[in-house]
Amino acid sequence: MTELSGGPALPQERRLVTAIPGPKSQELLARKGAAVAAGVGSVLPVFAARAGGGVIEDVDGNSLIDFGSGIAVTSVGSSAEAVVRRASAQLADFTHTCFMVTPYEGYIAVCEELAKLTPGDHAKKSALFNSGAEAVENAVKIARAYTKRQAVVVFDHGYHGRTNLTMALTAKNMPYKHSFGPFAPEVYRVPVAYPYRWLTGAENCAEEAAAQAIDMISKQVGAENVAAIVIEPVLGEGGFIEPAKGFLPKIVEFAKDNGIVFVADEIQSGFCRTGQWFACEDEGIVPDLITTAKGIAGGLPLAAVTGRAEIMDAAHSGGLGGTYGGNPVACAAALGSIETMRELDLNAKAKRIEEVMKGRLGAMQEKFEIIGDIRGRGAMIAIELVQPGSKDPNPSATGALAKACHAAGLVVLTCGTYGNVLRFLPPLVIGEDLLNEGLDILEEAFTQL
Ligand code: PLZ
Repeated sequence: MTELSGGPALPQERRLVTAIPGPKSQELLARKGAAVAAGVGSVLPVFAARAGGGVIEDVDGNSLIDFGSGIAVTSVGSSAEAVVRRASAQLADFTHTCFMVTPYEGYIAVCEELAKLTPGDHAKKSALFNSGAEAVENAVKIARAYTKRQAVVVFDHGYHGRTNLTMALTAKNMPYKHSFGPFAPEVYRVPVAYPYRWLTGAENCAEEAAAQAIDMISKQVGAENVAAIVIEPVLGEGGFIEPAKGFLPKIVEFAKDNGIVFVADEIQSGFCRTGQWFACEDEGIVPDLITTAKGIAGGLPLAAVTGRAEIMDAAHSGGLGGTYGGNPVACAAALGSIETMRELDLNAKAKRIEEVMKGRLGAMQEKFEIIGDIRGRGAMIAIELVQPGSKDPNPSATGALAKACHAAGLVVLTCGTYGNVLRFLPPLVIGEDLLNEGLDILEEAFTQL
């Protein structure tokens, strides 16, 4: 049992009292089918009643171990004390005035924190938005205004959102883009250093992928036409791909030499997720702009673009904004989330989660041939599943394992261009007993398969 920010009333235990999903969830699922658009899916149709720490309690009284954090959002747990306290107080004071009409302090305090926490000691400014996709769109707007150029370069396996521009930036057709075109123009995709699948071997990956990417940009687009290069320092939806060491610094150097704005999309990897405030710190990278969302506000919708003051100031007054951007309740929650990360040293917690997970997963790989690769950092860990004796993707085993985990009360997610990656994103405050119990369930699921 742990009380770490999970909300005192919620026991930190797995508890199954019905089948998964239970009867009340089934009822709600039927209502969902009738009232919610079919395009909006749910990974696991268990309806939440309460959540906190490392568990999600459903409407039937089951308590599930959470290895998903609502897709890397609730790093501090789903009911962190400081988030609830600060957001509730703000809610009682006022819900909204619109920062573009009559501003408020919380917005500025979040921007000040972002300036402190993001890499680099240059002068920084921020603008706040509601969702990750909106942050990425605005990063592109700002980079275009600053450079007076149009082209945007993105990478194989990249994911940046579901709006029109961010669909164009996203690599994978199904389910994100299929039937939703036409997409925004002036977007160019180049190779990324994916060590496990690099044809000439992982040891050549960084060098060759960077050379190919730079050659394509230079020859097909023209470096002088490129406003921004946008990349996730650890690629999330694409399969938790850590670009081979040396790749990112080469791309950053190329951007710098050619006056291109380098944008790190840390929407999934940021805010202690990988055991550092931001994943790009791992190779000492200082992005020109950084996009954040998800973990920033403990579950409330908030996103940001942060970067070099002179770039951030390039957009004309009134050129950036939105009715709800930097909503005061979300800002209060962000300050509570950041406070929790500092106070509980969640970077250290993430590193410990990596140690436990990689130890256990490594032992499983010895036993189960279909585990092709174990990768990721901190509490952003994944296994890539393949056909026995090859590297051919194994999406059916991936789906079956996820299903078995769900039935046993463990929330896990899949990802990857080939749908063959199981990813683990526990809240950073999860207790070690729950972490190990979750891994026991996974191991049992492999044994059963
Ligand atoms: N950039 C790196 O990971 C969101 C998407 C889930 P929004 N990832 C989860 C889904 O299927 O919609 C994400 C991301 C990176 C941008 C985004 C987009 O963030 O807040 O979902 O718009």
